[in-house]
Amino acid sequence: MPPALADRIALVTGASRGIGYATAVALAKAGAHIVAVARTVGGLEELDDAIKALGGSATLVPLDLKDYEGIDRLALALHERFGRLDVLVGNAGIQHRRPLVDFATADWQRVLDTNLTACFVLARTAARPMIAQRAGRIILTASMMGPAIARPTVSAYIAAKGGLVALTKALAVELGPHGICCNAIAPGYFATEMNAALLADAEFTAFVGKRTPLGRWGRNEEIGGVAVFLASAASSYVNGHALFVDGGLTAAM
Ligand code: GCO
Repeated sequence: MPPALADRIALVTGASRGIGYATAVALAKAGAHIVAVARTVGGLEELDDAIKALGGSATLVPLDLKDYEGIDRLALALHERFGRLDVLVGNAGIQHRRPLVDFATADWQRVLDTNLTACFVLARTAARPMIAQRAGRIILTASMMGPAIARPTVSAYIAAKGGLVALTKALAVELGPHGICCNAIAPGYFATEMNAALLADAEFTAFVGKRTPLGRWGRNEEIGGVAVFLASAASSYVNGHALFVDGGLTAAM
């Protein structure tokens, strides 16, 4: 039985660390060739080593996702090299924590540009080859923050991630007729670098343990299997869904 993603080309953004890194490793383990995107190639070398150690392969692409023309150029280069694109994981994202009244417009714009607009541009770019091949998977890393819950000081992140779930639905209905499934992964609290400040806060960490039925933070590798599912034939009738990976947090009162 060939691996679930044998011969597939999967583009993963924000692949140098955290959820993106774990997703890229999981998709590589499932047989995909990974096109790993991060701001610098240096940040991708550890991932490249990890994928090679699995017997997999990766193409490392340094790209600032605010370079929207650069995203279009990347798609052309991928098409010339591989002739296809099977999976897009729009994962890259940033966080900015400030009370609303102190939240600068420039910081709001930066979070929205990186977390939401870049995913729109990536999806529009990936849709072209996927429409041509009448198959594809678009997976956006959203969050429980936005579609389900909110908390103070992260207004831009919440708005962007809520927008990602709405964008996922828009993509699902527009690309579904072309055989393309578009879904979101909505993580709960994961022990990522983005959350280092929260993990260092004993009170907040205790709060997450109490608020989450599984009693702990998520581990980055616990996202990988979900991404493989949404990227593979196993999810061939899942479209427009936001899959919460939160230990039950949003199920609890
Ligand atoms: C925060 C955190 C959260 C979570 C994220 C999980 O400051 O509350 O960054 O936003 O990490 O929502 O998806």
